[in-house]
Amino acid sequence: MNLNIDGFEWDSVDPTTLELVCKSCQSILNSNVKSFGIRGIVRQSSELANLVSNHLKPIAQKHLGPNAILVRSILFDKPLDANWAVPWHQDVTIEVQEKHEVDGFGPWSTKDGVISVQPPAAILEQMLTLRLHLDDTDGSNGALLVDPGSHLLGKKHISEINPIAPVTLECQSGAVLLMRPLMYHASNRSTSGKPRRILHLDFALKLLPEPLKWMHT
Ligand SMILES: O=C(O)CCC(=O)C(=O)O
Repeated sequence: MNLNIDGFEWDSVDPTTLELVCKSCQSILNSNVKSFGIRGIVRQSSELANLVSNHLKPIAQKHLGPNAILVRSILFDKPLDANWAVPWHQDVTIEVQEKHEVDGFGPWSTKDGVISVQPPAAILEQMLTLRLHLDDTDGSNGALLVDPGSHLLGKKHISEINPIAPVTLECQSGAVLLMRPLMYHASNRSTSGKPRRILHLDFALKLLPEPLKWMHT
């Protein structure tokens, strides 16, 4: 698979790094009321921030170059008590520190207190998402479904998103999925109740027009 042609490819982290990331994420999960989508998780632990900086950021920089920065982090799970299908979509928002009206940016929204906005497609096209799988993941616990090559169709209205050849991305813990945010993707409900923790990290280049600033994680 090729990131630029298919919209995704695979990398991995070593078992020691995986174990340390799992420990860090699990202790945050244990102390959080929310168990399915913890936004800004990397901001909650300096140990996790160091692991990301030393082991995951370099993977992003191989593709985006040395100026790539982490701009969003989320820990996703699909526990049986908070578990739903995610419909086909593209990732079209970014998180910023403050709202400022700038041409090409909008609409604006706020999720868990964080300000998000849809930037121009050119910014989304240069971004890269890394998803580190903390657990073995398959169709029974909500593996990501993707439509290879769909990122090349550009930013679409949600009503125009019709996958042509969906693929289920099954993998083992330690696998790192690299994906273009504009590739169509979705996921089903977990039916097995097996954990499906994924550390989701968005990387970008320093391209935001003043006075907008990335919400660094
Ligand atoms: O983790 C999932 O199941 C879906 C996440 C997703 O679609 C997203 O981050 O946009």
